[in-house]
Amino acid sequence: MQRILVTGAAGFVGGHLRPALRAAFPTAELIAAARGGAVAGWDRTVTLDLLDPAGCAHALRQVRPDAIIHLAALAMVAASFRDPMLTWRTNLLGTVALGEAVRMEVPEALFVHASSAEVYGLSFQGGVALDEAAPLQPANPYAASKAAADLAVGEMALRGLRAIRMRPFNHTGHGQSDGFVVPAFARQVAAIAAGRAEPVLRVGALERWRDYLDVADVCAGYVTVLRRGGELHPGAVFNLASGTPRHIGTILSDLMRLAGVTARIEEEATRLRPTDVVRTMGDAAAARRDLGWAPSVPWETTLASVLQDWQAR
Ligand code: A2R
Repeated sequence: MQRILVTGAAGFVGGHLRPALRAAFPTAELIAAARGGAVAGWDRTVTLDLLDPAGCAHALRQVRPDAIIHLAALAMVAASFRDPMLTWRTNLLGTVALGEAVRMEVPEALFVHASSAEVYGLSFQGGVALDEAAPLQPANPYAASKAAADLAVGEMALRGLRAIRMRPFNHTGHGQSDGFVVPAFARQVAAIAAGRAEPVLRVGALERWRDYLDVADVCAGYVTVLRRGGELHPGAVFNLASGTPRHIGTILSDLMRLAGVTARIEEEATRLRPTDVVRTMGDAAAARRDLGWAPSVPWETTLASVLQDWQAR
């Protein structure tokens, strides 16, 4: 592996993936693809906007990567309700543009697609841990756009794209935006602990359960795919999941306990989603078997790290 290109390198997962790639492939050149300027810490940055298909092809000709990890997306469910069109253009059409450019420009390259457990949506209502064969029943614009992209990547694999589709369940860690629930709680708890805010926590639905991973474990999954890429069949799909649903209300109380905070909890109707699934749970047996992957970071460590991140700001 000489050159590894990562789209969305400036994002939350990209920031954690860089050191994981550096450790796994010490001699490889790590190249960030980003819309803006140079991304710190990477060997090189190329400009890439998913909404510009010709630009995607140009970036690939410049870099000629051996592998591409495609993280770039509009990744926030809440934001996708506000702008479904841009979500579809970025997540579906952008992925097709990039995949086609890879097929044309660097057909030997491995294409690792960051899909999402959100693609299963209403299938979670069955209450069992879902494996990769579960029906795709997305329940919000983000999920639908990612499900469509996942199918498109599967189809491009039939036409020669060396693609692997990863479906990570919820993941969190330091550096994640407070548009996601764990950092949103941690930000408020940290502000109350520091005396910067009244002891009132504004929350959305607490009676939800989500199968959570540390972002480092998700990155370890992507790294493993690069290592085993040659052995995997194109179009293969892998869930990355812990198998343990976490209660959102308990995540909040655990963060309060960690910070030594007591506060009044107020549910805000504006934070509730038009559609929502109550509980998610994943079966990652395929990743365990074919990738030798298993999550290793204890959940308490992850929570403490998100809290520390917001306490340090
Ligand atoms: O907003 P920016 O300029 O930092 O770029 C974001 C990038 N991105 C794009 N890159 C190129 N062309 C676009 N049209 C475009 N739109 C967005 O994707 C950002 O650097 C990155 C996404 O980072 P985050 O929002 O922090 O997402 P996260 O949590 O790192 O998720 C990574 C992947 C996504 O595919 C999720 O759907 C999946 O993991 O679960």
